[in-house]
Amino acid sequence: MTTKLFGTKVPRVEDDRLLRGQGRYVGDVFSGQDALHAAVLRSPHAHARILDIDVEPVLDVEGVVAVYTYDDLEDAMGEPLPLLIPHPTLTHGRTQYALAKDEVNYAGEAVAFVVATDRYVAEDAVARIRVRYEPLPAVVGIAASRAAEHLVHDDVPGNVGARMEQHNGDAPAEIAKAPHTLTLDLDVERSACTPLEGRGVAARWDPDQQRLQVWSSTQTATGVRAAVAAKLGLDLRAVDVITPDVGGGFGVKINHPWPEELLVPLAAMRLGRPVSYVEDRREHFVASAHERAQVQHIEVGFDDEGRLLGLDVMFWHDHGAYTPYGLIVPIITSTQLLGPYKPRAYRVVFESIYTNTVIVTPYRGAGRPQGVYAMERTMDAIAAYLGKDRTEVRAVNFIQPDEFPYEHGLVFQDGRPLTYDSGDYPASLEKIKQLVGWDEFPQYRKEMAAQGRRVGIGLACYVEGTGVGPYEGAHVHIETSGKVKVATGLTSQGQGHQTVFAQLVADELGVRFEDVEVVTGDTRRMPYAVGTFASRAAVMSGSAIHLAAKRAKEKALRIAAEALEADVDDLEITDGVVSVKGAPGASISLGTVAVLSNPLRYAFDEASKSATQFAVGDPDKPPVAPGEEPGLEGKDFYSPERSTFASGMHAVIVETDPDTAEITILKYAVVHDCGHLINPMIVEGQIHGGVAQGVGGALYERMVYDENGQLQNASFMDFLMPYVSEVPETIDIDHLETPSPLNPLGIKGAGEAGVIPSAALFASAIEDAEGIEITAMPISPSDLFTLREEHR
Ligand code: MCN
Repeated sequence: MTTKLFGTKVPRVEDDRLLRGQGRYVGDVFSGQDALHAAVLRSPHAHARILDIDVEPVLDVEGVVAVYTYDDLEDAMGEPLPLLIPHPTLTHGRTQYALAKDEVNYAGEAVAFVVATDRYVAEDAVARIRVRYEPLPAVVGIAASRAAEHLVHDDVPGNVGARMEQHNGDAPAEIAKAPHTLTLDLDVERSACTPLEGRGVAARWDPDQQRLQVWSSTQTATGVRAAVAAKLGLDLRAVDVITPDVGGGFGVKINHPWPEELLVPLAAMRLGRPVSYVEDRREHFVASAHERAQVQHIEVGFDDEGRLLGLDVMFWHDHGAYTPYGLIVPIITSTQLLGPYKPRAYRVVFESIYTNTVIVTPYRGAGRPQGVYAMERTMDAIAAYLGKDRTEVRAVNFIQPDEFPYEHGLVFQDGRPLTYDSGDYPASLEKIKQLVGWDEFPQYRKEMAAQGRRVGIGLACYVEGTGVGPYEGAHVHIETSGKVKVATGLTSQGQGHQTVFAQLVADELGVRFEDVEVVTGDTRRMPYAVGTFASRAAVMSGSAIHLAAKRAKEKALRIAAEALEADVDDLEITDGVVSVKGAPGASISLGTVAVLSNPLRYAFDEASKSATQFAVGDPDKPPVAPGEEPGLEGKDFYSPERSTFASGMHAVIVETDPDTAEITILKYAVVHDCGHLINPMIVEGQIHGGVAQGVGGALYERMVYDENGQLQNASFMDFLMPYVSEVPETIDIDHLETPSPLNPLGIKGAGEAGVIPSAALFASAIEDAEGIEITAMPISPSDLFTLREEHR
């Protein structure tokens, strides 16, 4: 009997294969085949003019097949890489070339590309290329960029790529007349996605078919396809992009496209041989992307209860050397900063500024962690100033459940108003207080103090736009075996899509879960798609799959009704069998319905292992009714009018060592609202992963640049990721389900939420433990130690 799977903790179908080491990643695609391997020569300088590149010493190296520099790139390949998301206020957007033309703007920028019989030969050859550089002064960090003593791009005055302002009401006027005012200056440093598998791409050109096959660890297979086709002058239909297993993405594998995603296919076409490239760890640090770095200045006016009267925010967003994604990250910070609160007036201004450092693109949370940090630090500061409980100050500012849909009076990247669809922030606050033991904490603090131990409690709230459009599609195909093949175009990097999407199809069609197979990120199966980012798969592909399965079911019932001589409304499907309600004898399997949907009524019979001709139904009847398309399948696209807004609150209790300043997490609690949960276990897994990344971002990880723009910690020996010993063993999670009215399943996204409040949360808790204002994150024990010294 098929049971409803929506909302149940179905174990992930992906895991068995992956845990047995049977995953197949880009690096495995050509294993055992006679493929070529590529390596990239990268700039050692953060800023320099290229005077000359001498590839002569490489040409006679045994095993080297080709060397490319900018001069070898033709037509569209010689133009700068596309600016993926332009914006009218990005007056000085800049993107790099696939191979640097005459200038390099960060240490790590691609300068030459070598293809050889193996990676070792290619790397050795890279080391032999002689480049004459004229070093230029490097601009490192937000302060140096703002000082503009030197320019990153000669034609970008003041290093400012864009300045953007939005406001709702007159924040400066409200602040001027407010009973109380405060000013905060905050700082968040750079971090990076660091997935286990680096970016990788492999390609094969078929000269007979004039067809290019590309395998990529991308988050957007269709984006790679479009970029490769356009840059190499091919028809879209001449390029297939396939994403095999992907070992994490976290934002860095969104396509803009990366130079290697174009250079590998180019080499495969020119050389007529398969070519493969996977970046190594050091390359991931210096030649992919970072995010987070912002400096923020906040002025706030409020009343005696802590009600926000005017909030005026200015921030500077370090974009690194180029802006391939336009302004998406700072726009998210500026528009989603307000979270669950409704100040009477809000103004936000930001400048997107250039530095001679690795480019900045979205990293899980994408600009929201910085916004939440600004807002929640402000809430804590107001509570401290008024001597009020931090939860009280938040509660008086919440948007109330009866105020949805709620408009902040701001517009998003696409120019549409930012509208929250649903939520219940007061209920979340009550839940998180219970879960962490907020009201009991003062007593606990006393008991700990009696033992000479220092503890603090922190809280942070967020609202997150998820399920971003414009569309996603799905194809559901019922085979004559009764198995169901499902394809959706967005890609998977570990989110468990094969499981959740199969749950949705099994429910809608009434088939067994194990009979559903889901394929993602293969343009041969689904040529139109957007991709996996912005926590959009559940909402977008989930809804499309639900709609496509519905279509397939409607068709199955129409055909079955004819075969069974029954009314469609009298039929039901259970365990893949269509039967007349109340008369289980009158039934037909979905596999047989699939046979009937095809003019050629043959199928493979499992029992006899032979091809069997079916004689179900009346053979004299036309196999496919007039007006009916052959085949038992359903296809649909889902395209929402706007995003859904998930929300949540995290609370943490930390202990800080009075002598060593070591910071230990004693309790971590999460209340999360992503509407209806398709699979609570997968959502909780996403939250766990996000919290682990957030702990890293708040307490350990940072990108350390020297004044010459050299990244000092470009390896896992030096870049401190949290191990399992640093992540809380237990994370208490409670869900609230306020359904989204915008999609048929009432769902909102969940994939990024775990990481969003971390910086704000730990700052709040450490400040509470220490009684010292925390304004810069991340914070390490030595930072805390220094702060203590300064406050002595
Ligand atoms: N889900 C659910 N019920 C909901 C919402 C979500 O069961 N109401 C399930 C979804 O079906 C999906 C998972 O939770 O299996 C995450 O869903 P969603 O929020 O739609 O996010 P996406 O699937 O679009 O994944 C993208 C998101 C982002 S933006 C980053 S970055 C990120 C993340 O997911 N990168 C990840 N989680 C990651 N997890 C892994 N393992 N690896 C990454 O690179």
